[in-house]
Amino acid sequence: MSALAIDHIKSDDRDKAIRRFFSGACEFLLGAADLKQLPPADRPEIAFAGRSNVGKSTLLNAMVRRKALARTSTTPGRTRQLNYFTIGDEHQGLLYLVDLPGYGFAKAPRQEIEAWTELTRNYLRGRATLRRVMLLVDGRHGLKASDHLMIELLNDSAVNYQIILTKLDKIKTQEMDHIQRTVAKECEKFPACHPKIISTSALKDMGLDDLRLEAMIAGEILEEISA
Ligand SMILES: Nc1nc2c(ncn2[C@@H]2O[C@H](COP(=O)(O)OP(=O)(O)OP(=O)(O)O)[C@@H](O)[C@H]2O)c(=O)[nH]1
Ligand SMILES: [Mg+2]
Repeated sequence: MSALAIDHIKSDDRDKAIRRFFSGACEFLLGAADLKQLPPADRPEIAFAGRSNVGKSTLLNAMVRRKALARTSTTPGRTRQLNYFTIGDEHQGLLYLVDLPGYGFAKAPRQEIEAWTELTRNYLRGRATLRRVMLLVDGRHGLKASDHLMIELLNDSAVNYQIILTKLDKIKTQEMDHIQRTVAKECEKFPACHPKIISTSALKDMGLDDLRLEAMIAGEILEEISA
């Protein structure tokens, strides 16, 4: 399906298209603990990566306006698989959203960290239809050592990624602006990193439309706005 040409339509129409796409059909497809279990690479996909507890599953649920499509937890490290969700239909376009296992969990045994790194590296390198990784970073803390390792993996795999700051509701706007500037500075030297950082709160429904728009552009459902 070709992307909708939206550079000549009003932003109202674009917002409606975004809303329609994300309130339509969306379902959990499968959890893959192994790359052999991945679904056929027959449509674009967007993956959500980040430290354990950063809010990946919560943000995914908020994007698709479902409460418990992706399982959330107060216990870090609960999502251990690549969880695949399908969204859209033949008419609007189809997309996979992938909830990746969290990293940076201090108590994880070495073997587990190695297994995670191997799985993630192979996924990033081998998934031809992966269009963008949304790299979630806690808005209170900015980039941690484990995020830098993830960024290294992304840079090595030449996968496009975009930083999404989370939990905006927990800090003052000024602090978030400061973190946003600091992270932008740290990432400006990486060509695969999208220059636009999105600040979000799943709890307060902030930044979600920006994120939905970016996911639709990256997933070739909507074309980039030239204006
Ligand atoms: N205040 C606030 N809390 C949030 C927000 N998003 C997520 N949380 C909370 O953060 C905790 C972790 O959220 P999850 O979505 O399970 O985090 P995750 O990144 O999927 O974690 P793993 O699956 O362990 O990697 C939960 O208690 C959420 O309720 C947010 O926007 N604001
Ligand atoms: Mg999760």
